[in-house]
Amino acid sequence: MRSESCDIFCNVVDNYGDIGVCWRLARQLANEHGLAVRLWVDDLRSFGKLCPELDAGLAEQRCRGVEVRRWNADFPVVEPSTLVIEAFACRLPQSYVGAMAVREPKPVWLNLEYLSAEDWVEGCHKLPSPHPSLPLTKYFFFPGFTKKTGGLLLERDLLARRDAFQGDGSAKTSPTPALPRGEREFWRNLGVPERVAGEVRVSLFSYENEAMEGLLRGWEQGGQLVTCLLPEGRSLPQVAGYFGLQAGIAGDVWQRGNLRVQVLPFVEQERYDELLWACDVNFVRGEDSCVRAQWAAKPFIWQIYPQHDGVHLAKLEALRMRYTAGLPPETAQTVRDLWLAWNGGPDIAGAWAHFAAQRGVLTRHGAEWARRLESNNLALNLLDFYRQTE
Ligand code: TRH
Repeated sequence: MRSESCDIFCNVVDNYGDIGVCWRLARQLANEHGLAVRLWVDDLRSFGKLCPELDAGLAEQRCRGVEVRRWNADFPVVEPSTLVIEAFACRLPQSYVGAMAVREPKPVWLNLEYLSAEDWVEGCHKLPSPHPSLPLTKYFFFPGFTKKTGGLLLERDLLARRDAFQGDGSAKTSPTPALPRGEREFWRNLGVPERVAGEVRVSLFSYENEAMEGLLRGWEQGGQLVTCLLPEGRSLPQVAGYFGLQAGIAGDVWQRGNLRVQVLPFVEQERYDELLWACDVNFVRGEDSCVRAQWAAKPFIWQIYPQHDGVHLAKLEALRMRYTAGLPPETAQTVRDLWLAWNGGPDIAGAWAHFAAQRGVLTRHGAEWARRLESNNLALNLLDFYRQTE
């Protein structure tokens, strides 16, 4: 059998989602499925935030089983891989496309699209798009939530690691399992104090948000102690401003009323999963952290990446509908109200209070939801399609 290789091209437009997804997929294809993977990235500095062992000064390096190459304007002459993944419609170098066209057999060329829960995705998944002048066909590959889509990225051992972290393993070994061992160690390593009775721990990863002040005030004045774990990034200035400060850095702790905010460093991807597993509720954004929150199986609130034409709201609604289907109407309504309030709607503090009251139901639902999604694995689906198409 011919050895399988894969080139993944990633253009980091903005934020961390594009490289977050590509890096996850690259590692999975290399380490779980044995492909020789080359990842071409035009911004190694953003990448380095997700994977601190990466050296952003190097044009070529091996990292966690993947060959990482800086994607410069002057693209080198290379032999294309058998599988070529163009992430999020980034444009491949012309010289590379030319080399694909003369390779025999032709590489399988996929455009990995953004995630959406909307119905139309099923109709577009795997559609071919012939090249206008070269003997090449590109296929659209859509992640998604149904069997007729490409599914979601999920590492082979993720859910077992999550379960061990959240308690299944530690309860047996600890004589006083007040908190699962994984979680206890995680908080200690981050310098976050032990939980107190009745406290709610919330991670907050978001963009600038008009509802921020209302949310923080709701927590401050609410009836429960809220510890908010805030990774450094775009929402930090707003939260610092709420406490009357110009700025903040990792390690800062601010407290007022029933709200305690602790600023965290931006951690590598695996540690971020642990943060989601350890918190009671997670605020997430964009694409990749939203999926990770679903694997964490905890109640979550999604801030969708805003688009100027407002189309993002249909996307928000599509996921909300799928996720809340089958929930008791009252619980589904609290999810709707809080998601909307966090994406431009009214009364975030009231929406939070109702949502928090439904936390038990939503936590059980989160586990059931993750179980429903886990059999639709993007890397496996993608490899099946590649092998059938080749
Ligand atoms: O960074 P994002 O806002 O990325 C967005 C979206 O992907 C959006 O769809 C896209 O169009 C836009 O960029 C250009 O959010 P996202 O997708 O959640 O990516 C964040 C990544 O950062 C994810 O892989 C998790 C990771 N992360 C860490 O590794 N450590 C951290 O401490 C945090 C907070 C996140």
